[in-house]
Amino acid sequence: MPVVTVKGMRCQHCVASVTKALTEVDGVKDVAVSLEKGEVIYTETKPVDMAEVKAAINRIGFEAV
Ligand SMILES: [Cu+2]
Repeated sequence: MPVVTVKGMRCQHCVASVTKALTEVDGVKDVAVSLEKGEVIYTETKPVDMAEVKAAINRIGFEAV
């Protein structure tokens, strides 16, 4: 499963925001955010460009590495 490192998440509210933003990307599902690791893991229902996933994270104010 794809893993993205995300900087700037500090609380459960951030986790919820990132989860929501990624769930809205077409083809992304089962988004799991680890606050401790600063990581997001997801599965795909079809091939998804990771750049699109990272852009969705950056758009809401976090930094996808
Ligand atoms: Cu927060």
